[in-house]
Parts: sequence; structure tokens; C-alpha cells
Amino acid sequence: MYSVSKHSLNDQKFTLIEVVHKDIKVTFMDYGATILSIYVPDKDGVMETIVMAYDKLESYIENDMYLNAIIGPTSGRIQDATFRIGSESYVLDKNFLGTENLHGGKECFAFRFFEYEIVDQTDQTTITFTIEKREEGSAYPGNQIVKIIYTIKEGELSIEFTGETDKDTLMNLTNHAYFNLSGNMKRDILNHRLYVDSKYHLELNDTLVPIKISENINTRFDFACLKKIKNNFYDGIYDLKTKGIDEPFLLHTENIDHVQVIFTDDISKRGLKVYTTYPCIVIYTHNYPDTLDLLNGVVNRRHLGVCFETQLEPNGINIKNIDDGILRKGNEYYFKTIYKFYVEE
Ligand code: G6D
Repeated sequence: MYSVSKHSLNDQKFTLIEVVHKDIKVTFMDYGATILSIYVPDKDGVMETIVMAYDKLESYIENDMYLNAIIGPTSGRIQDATFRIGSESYVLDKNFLGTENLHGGKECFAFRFFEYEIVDQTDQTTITFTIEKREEGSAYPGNQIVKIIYTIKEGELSIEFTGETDKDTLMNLTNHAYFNLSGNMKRDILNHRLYVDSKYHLELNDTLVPIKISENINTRFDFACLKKIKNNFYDGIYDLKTKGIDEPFLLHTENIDHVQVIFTDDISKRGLKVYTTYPCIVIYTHNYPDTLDLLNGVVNRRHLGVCFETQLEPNGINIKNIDDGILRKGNEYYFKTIYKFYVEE
């Protein structure tokens, strides 16, 4: 079941789509193909949203945090905002520290309207958001058509990332949802428990660009057993440039049936499992809050949410022995991620 509503802001029309299936209610917006809320029950059946949310719709226009939006043409940072394909060199928008490209810079899909199509069935609803990226006026080569397919069913939200191009180009799509299982952002996520099936991460340089593979064991990235996130937050972590965790975690299997991440909250008893065919998940513990108001007057602060941004290895094209992330002309870009919500017994 779904409903559509239109909202005018600064002479622009925004479309909101609310989908309900038994114990899950998700609201999307066509701008950025953004997730505005995901309501699921806690141990007492109380329905609350488990993603961070701005108070005002217009905050999603600025959206310095890329809150819950689709990221593309590329995700993460690209070193020197530069990449080469064959003999051609491309220079992107240097929107981070004036030297790096972050999340596609001014071309980021978080700041663009998508077309949408809804298919509503008894036990699931699918929304296909479509966007075209033209070569004209773009720093990326080629013309692309990108489709983001959200499927909502009982206890589950899946995202299919698809794309095609008429010229070899760089593509790395993700969703930048900030999860917080306490419900309506009642508490921060440091006491949430986290398990990540990953033995390696990409180490970041001084400008937070991924540069090389590094081991997780006995570091702040070691979540090989389910533990409170704060257990890996040692004294001195805030002296780091990242102010928390902001690294790409490398996955050892791209099997959609394999649980890659388990995320739980002891108080609400809500749980989230993440599955993906992507080789990597950037885990970001919301270390750089912006100043925009959040829903219900909640004060925006560090670690009020955590992102599980499934994607190709960011900056892979500039790192030896890592997949370059090039989408070749005629090849289909296709990856799937599933977020499964549940209440612990
Ligand atoms: C910060 O370094 C982080 C990014 O990883 C994140 O995507 C962004 O904030 C929202 O720049």
C-alpha cells in the first residue's frame, strides 16, 4: 500500500511517497531518491523511525551530511579528484579541502530530482527511481542512465543499483542512510552492538582518501564479534582526522545470502542485518554533524547515527590491486543490498 504527496518549496515541487507493509513504513522523496523515514516496531510494538531525519524538508536541499540520499556518479573520495581511463585523464570537482572529490562533488545525485515509477503488490511495493547523467557539462565521460530500485516488504528494504553507459566511465552508487535503532534518535549509537564480517579495511591518508589495504584485527575496525561500538572507541580516537570510524570495510564474499553486518540496540531490542553483492561497506559513525535541525528538536551531535554505505572500493581506480570501478560501455552496472529489520527475542 502506498500514498503520494506533493510539497512546494522555493518554487520547486517535491514528491513524497509513503509505503506501508505490515510492520514497516518507509517514506521516500524524489529529490536525491532520499529515504526520509523507516518506521519499524521495538520490543513493545512501538513504531519509531530508525534513520536520522532533518526537521524541515528544505534541509534536504543543502544536506551537507548527504542524509539518507543516493550517492553517485561516484561515492567516497577520489584522490586529487582525478582518474584515468586508458589515455584520458579526468578532473572532477574538488569539493573536499579543495583537493579531493567527495561523493561526485556538485554532480552528486543527492542534489538531483529522479523520475519515479511505483509497482504496488499485496506483499511488496517497488519504487524505481531513474536519473540520466549527460556527458555535456559533466566531468565524467559518457551518458549514463541510473535506476535505483527500492523494494519494501515486511521487515525488509532492499536497494538495487543499476546503470548503463555509452562510454567507459567511473560509477560507484550507494545509499547514505544513517541508522539509529533507539527510535526517533532517542540515544546515540555508541551503545549499539555491531558485528562486521570483514578482516580488512582501506586505510585513509591525511585527507581521508582510501589509499591501501590494512588488517582489522585488534584495531578499532575489529568487529569480528558482536560488541558495543564504544568498546572500539579508545581514548585519543577524537585526535584522529576521522573523529570515529569512516573507513571502507572489505568483504570476503559478495553472496547476497551472507550476513555482512549485524547491528542491534539492547534497549529497544531492534536489530538490523545487512546483505550485499557489493565488495565493500563504508561504515561512518556520523563524526561530522552539520548544524541543520533534526526531527522533533533532537540536537544534531556526533554518533547519532551510523551509515552502512555498500559500494565498490572508493578511489579503487587509484589504488594498486583494487578493482578500478570502471563501467565499460555496453556492460550493465548491477548490485543489490538488503536491510532486514527484526526484534530480538
Ligand atoms: C564526512 O568523511 C565523511 C564522509 O565519509 C561522509 O560521507 C560525509 O561526512 C557525510 O565528510
